[in-house]
Amino acid sequence: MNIGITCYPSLGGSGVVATELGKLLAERGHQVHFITSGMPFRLGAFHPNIFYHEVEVNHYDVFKYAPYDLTLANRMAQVAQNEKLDLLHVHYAVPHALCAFLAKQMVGDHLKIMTTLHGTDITVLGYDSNLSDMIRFGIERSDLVTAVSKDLIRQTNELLHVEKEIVPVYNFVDKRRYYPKDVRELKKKFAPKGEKILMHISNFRPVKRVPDVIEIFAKVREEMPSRLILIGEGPEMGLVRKMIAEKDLTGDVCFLGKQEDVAEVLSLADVMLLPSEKESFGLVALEAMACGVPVVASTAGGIPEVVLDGVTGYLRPIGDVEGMAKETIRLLRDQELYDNFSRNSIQRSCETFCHETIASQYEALYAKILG
Ligand code: GMT
Repeated sequence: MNIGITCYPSLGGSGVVATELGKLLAERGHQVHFITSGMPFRLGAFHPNIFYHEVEVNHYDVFKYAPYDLTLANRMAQVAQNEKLDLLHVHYAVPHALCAFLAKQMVGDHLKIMTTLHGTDITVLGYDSNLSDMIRFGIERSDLVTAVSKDLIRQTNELLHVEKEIVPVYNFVDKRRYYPKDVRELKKKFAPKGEKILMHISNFRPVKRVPDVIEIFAKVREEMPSRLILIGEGPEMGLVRKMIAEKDLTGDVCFLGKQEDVAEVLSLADVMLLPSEKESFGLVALEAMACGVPVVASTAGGIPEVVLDGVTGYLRPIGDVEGMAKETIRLLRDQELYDNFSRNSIQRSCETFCHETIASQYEALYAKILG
């Protein structure tokens, strides 16, 4: 098949999933055309089946805002015609589903549209009455819509009352790259006295509740020698640094900033913390599990579909830092329990979220809309 993929190319779960899926489809013999405003950051090495079509957004004095949406729709139509695309698979509803619809109007009905909902396109933007009708329209005009968890489908139906059936297709992890690595040497640098390592990776937006991560870590550190590794950056970084200084934790917290390849560092962690307020799936939890790292998280959104409470980690209500700290300590004190959780995590990530299985699911859905 000839597949156009559009996503936000910068750091973020939806871009990561779109890029990794494109790479897998290319490996499986499809021609994949990324139509994006920048090179997707995880695209990596050259592949003969992968092509990149930049969406150049020019700034004109006559416009107060640069017309990304229209430029993208125009580029989608151009690429669809020139490269004889069978379908456009757009990730993140706003504005990508609408742009794809416009492109389809320009080139004809033979161009099919698949839209994948990722989370905040519904759980944040869906609450904005300036956008909600438009999001519903984009969903209903797509030939097929998928969402990354059952909870996201529930929320979409509740919030937007869409008529269209939405198919769940979970995110995946490539087990050829995400597996427990031998990090004994590296661990000596981050935890020289054998301290336990807690880790958090996110875009440091308020929905991630990074201050809860700090609270949890402070409580764990009172009970056992431990260190915290923070990866990523974002709007709450200043607040987080302030909290760390106020709680006198500076010496035990390490900031690694944005990392392009987290597969290399995940194995350093003993526990991954994800206390989010909203999380349609929690890709980082899955990536940690694939590396044998149990996850302590909130019960937000789709997290319970990924992390099984009492099996691959522990889940507590949003904001229950006391509970999350208690469970982290329990896990870190009991080696047998820990080893079980670690094994269960690897097994679950390889079975339920295997890259091959999920790529096949998408292929079957493409075939369905192409008749
Ligand atoms: O995690 C984020 O806030 C970024 C966001 C995005 O749009 O890239 O992630 C969303 O999509 C990911 C991939 O499907 C999911 O794993 C995240 O759970 C989801 N984030 C939220 O729902 C807040």
